[in-house]
Amino acid sequence: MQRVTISLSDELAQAFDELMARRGYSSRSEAVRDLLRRELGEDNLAGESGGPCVAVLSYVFDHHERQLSSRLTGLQHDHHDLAVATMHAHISHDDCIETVILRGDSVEVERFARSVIAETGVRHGHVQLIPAAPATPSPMMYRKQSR
Ligand code: NI
Repeated sequence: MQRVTISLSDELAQAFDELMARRGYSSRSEAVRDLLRRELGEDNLAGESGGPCVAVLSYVFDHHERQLSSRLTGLQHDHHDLAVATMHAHISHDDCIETVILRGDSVEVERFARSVIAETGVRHGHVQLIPAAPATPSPMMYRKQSR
């Protein structure tokens, strides 16, 4: 563990304390560690080379929009190797919210997530990539391979 001392202007220190309070941090050190982890993780995954990641994709859409529901389901089936799980909630008469857990190479995950977000009628699209160890084969795959 290393101790790092940093200097902040009064304004930046106050803004940081307000951010900490809004996000429920009681320790400046933990808040700085989380900010650094997020920046470093996103920076590592931003490269062309990719790397294993998990991701959370979320978006809102109007289920009355022509064929949009089936297009979104179709996209997930086309990438069933990346889309681990999807949760759907009806948030009003018109609107639905979906969150999709993704896992795979960060370049492929990001490309898929961006294609979903770019669909006409998809709003408030957001994807967060998190560095992760590669997926290990499931017990079911082990059984298939051992036969
Ligand atoms: Ni719905």
